[in-house]
Amino acid sequence: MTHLYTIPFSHYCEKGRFTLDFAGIPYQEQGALPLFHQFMMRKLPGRKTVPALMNQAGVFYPESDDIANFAIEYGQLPKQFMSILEQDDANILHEAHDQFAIHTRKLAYYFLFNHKKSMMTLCTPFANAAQRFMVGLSFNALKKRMFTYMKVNDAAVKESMDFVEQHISRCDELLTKSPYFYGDAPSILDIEYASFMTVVVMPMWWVNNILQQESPEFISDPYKSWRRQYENTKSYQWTENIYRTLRPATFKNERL
Ligand SMILES: N[C@@H](CCC(=O)N[C@@H](CS)C(=O)NCC(=O)O)C(=O)O
Repeated sequence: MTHLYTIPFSHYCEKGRFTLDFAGIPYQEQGALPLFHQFMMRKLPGRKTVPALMNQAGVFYPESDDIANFAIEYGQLPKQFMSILEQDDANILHEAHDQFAIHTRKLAYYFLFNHKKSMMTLCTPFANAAQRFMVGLSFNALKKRMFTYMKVNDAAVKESMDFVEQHISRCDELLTKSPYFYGDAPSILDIEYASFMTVVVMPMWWVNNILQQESPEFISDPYKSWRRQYENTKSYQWTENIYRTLRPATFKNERL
């Protein structure tokens, strides 16, 4: 069996998972909380970020793009899925999407750690009682450590909000011209942008889906009002549509 190692609510992990599902490749997911994921990764070779994949033959794929290359080799994907990145403009956009992911992740941590209830909700299915107790007890110390590690501070948060705004508006323009970023079939550029946009578009559906239960108090008011400003953008509607059409099992048609 192919194993996918994740932090289940990470949008990079969603990129890996979405790519594998889209390619029709079966896999078994093993997830852990941030920090605790280091124990899970200890037994694996190479780099220690998630998503990471180990195939049946024991070959290790340490990056989401490596997972996409694996999916091309062993699954069913549109012909140009990765090869479009050989074109300069597609590759530049791919790198910009990656920066976007780093900024949205910073904002997600900022919103989550400023609302203890959100963080504890997210922990529930992935941590045992002892780990949850530890997270609850050391929440402020953990928050400080994560904010230092992820470089979350007021100036960085402002910079991330600005980057997100600019990137969404750039993508809005591109997506107005065509249903996909490149060509007439979904490529890695579409799958990754939709995955990274989940932080903006569907944090609650997304988390409810992972938790397999409704958690109405999951999102704090500041998070809600930040993400609401994007509700009428092309990118927002496009992401909903990508999920509705390519990933119906994870899509819930209800707005926050
Ligand atoms: N370039 C990597 C980035 C993955 C990444 O940053 N993953 C984060 C989770 S969102 C991670 O593993 N963080 C934990 C760590 O850095 O130890 C990829 O595309 O797979």
